[in-house]
Amino acid sequence: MKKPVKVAITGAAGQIAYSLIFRIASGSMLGPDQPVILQLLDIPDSLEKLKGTVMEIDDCAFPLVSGVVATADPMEAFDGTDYALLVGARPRGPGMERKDLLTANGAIFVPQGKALAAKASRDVKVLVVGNPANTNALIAASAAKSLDPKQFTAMVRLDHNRAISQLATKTGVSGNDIDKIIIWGNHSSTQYPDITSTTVAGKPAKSLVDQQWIESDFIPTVQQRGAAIIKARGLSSAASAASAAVDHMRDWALGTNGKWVSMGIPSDGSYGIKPGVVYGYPVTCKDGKYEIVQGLPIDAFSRARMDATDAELREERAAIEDLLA
Ligand code: NAX
Repeated sequence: MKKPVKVAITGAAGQIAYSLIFRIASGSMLGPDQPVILQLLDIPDSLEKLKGTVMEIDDCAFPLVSGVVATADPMEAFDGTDYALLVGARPRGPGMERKDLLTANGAIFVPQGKALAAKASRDVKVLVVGNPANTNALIAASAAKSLDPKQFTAMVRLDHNRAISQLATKTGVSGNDIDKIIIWGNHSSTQYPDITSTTVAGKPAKSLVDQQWIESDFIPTVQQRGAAIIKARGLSSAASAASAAVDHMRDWALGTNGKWVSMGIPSDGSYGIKPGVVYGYPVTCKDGKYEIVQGLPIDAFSRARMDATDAELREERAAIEDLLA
């Protein structure tokens, strides 16, 4: 058996965590031979509820769980952490403006970034799920002075998986047959799901679907999927969000074997997106590192959408600029 690694999960008493924790504990994220120590963080008001989740973890008798810590102290939760999944965030309350939401989340992600810098493994991999995920990742990365900003990523994998599923259904194949799909930009309704390079069972996706379907059906359906789920379920997506978080971390840690996945990562100027935001890009992962897929042709249709989602991220950044170190 390998030496256990430490996996921190924030928002641990919440609904995404209720699915996520058990997937990680069963080995879905880091493999069936990788023991884990779970470090669960929530706010003091949620600790009683978290106790119930811990009792259930115990009751599963997972062979891979070597220890469980439940705490309201980020310094304790991130102590020695190898993987941090930052799920807990402040939801938008009644009458709350976007700026208020961004600032309220800053109050969470600045101290968490600092605690990660102070306590986590120097190689920690951080995934921000809590919304607004891209800008929360930017805030945490900026606060974590002693860590590389590249260690902070945001989740657009749920959007990526949703895009695969929509295209697979439309073309009558399984998701496995879909390759090279991209989510550019923000995890929000301005995201740009792009099938320009996508293949479906080896054939160009664009030879199988028409532009009208892409513009009026595919893109809006993927962009609005979260809202559709809230309408149907009365609650936001949780199991699919947890599954996407597992996919994101597994691929980052264990590699994609050349397959493209979408990750929100610090922009580096690639594809004309200037540094300064956390932007969804196509990447491949190998040896615990991600690399942006380069050299893709960008037509005018894609350019306009990539710039629109970039503009939204810059607006979010402007609203929290004073929180950036
Ligand atoms: P819940 O409201 O069920 O759970 C959130 C939990 O976070 C609560 O237990 C709360 O006490 C805790 N929390 C709040 N502040 C905290 C802090 N400072 N430290 C630690 N824990 C804290 O929400 P849930 O449905 O689990 O969603 C969590 C977040 O994921 C939300 O921000 C949501 O918007 C976001 N999502 C992001 C997605 C993505 O693709 N990036 C998709 C799904 C989801 O909407």
